[in-house]
Amino acid sequence: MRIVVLAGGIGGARFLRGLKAAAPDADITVIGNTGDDIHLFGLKVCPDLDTVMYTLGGGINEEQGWGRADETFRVKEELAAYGVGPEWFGLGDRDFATHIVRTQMLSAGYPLSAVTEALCDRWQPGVRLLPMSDDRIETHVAVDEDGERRAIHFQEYWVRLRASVPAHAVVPVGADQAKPAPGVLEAIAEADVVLFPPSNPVVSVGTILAVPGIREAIAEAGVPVIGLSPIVGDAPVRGMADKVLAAVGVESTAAAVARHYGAARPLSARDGEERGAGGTGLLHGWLVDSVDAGAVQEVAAAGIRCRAVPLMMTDLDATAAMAREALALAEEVR
Ligand code: GDP
Ligand code: FO1
Ligand code: CA
Repeated sequence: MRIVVLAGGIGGARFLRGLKAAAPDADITVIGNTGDDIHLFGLKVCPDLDTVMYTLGGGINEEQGWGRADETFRVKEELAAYGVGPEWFGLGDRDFATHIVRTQMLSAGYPLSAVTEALCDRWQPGVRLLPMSDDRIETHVAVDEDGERRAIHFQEYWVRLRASVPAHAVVPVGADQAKPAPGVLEAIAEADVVLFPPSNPVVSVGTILAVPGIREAIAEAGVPVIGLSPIVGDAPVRGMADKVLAAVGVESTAAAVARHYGAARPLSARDGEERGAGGTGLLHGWLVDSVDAGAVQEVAAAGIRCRAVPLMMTDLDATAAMAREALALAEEVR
């Protein structure tokens, strides 16, 4: 079975670990978000690609969910001693090596997709990890600071400001001019199922869908598209999804996120009869957490097949069970 997953960082990476356990023989292609990428100290840092690569390759700092295990911060300290910032972003010594290799290859003319493949040669994540695009895309967030509205990099919003001020807009700068990376549209066209893990709907999955051609390819693939809610009990499990959802006018509920993705055209005539007119959105199925069982009816009424199951990725077994539920729902809507 060929599975395509649109992944951000921690939520995407942890889900992928469960998916690999649930479907060990599947051929998994991950389309990774690069809107969080940032240039620091002359280096290109790709937090979400690295989080997926380190998590699946066994190099992740498990407690933190990002960065390397067994990390030290000597380089960061030395940079600070020179007065060279930003100090608010924690790049560790081991992690620095990844960014040096990446930047060196990019400077030599390799596209990000080729560089990511080379980095994955070391980590062997057991999936095909593709950046959504080889073109530069950076998510910016409009905030009010010192009485002025300005756009700052998403990492500055999240890491420096801890999302403590409202986000007025979220813009994937460069996305409108970007092309999907080689292999992305092909993987979607050849997929048997497309999964949206419990990743951030705005700054992870939303950014991937903002690359022209990707949303259309998913809608036209003619295969089940199943999502898992990152919102549990009307709040994100971690992170700032509530803040960036508010910026795009979406409530932080499992049902509102499903409606935001929208109902896809039914795959089978039988479902079409049951549900009436087909949708112009993306989802055939949506999983909400058991605590949100009350949302199932609302999601179903929007034309999206919905189930309430445990959605907390507390350990590998629980996460694999979530992946099995997503694949079972895909078979139901097929
Ligand atoms: P990021 O790039 O590191 O922010 O990671 P993602 O975008 O892939 O995922 C972030 C989302 O994962 C957040 O909105 C969280 O609410 C969600 N998340 C994290 N852990 C869990 C979990 O155990 N269960 C569910 N359902 N969502 C989770
Ligand atoms: N997240 C933080 O909260 N603080 C940091 O200092 C930080 C550094 C960092 C360095 C490399 C990397 O790959 C990820 C890092 N992250 C950090 C996580 C990153 O901001 C998140 O994974 C996201 O992009 C949020 O969606
Ligand atoms: Ca991210």
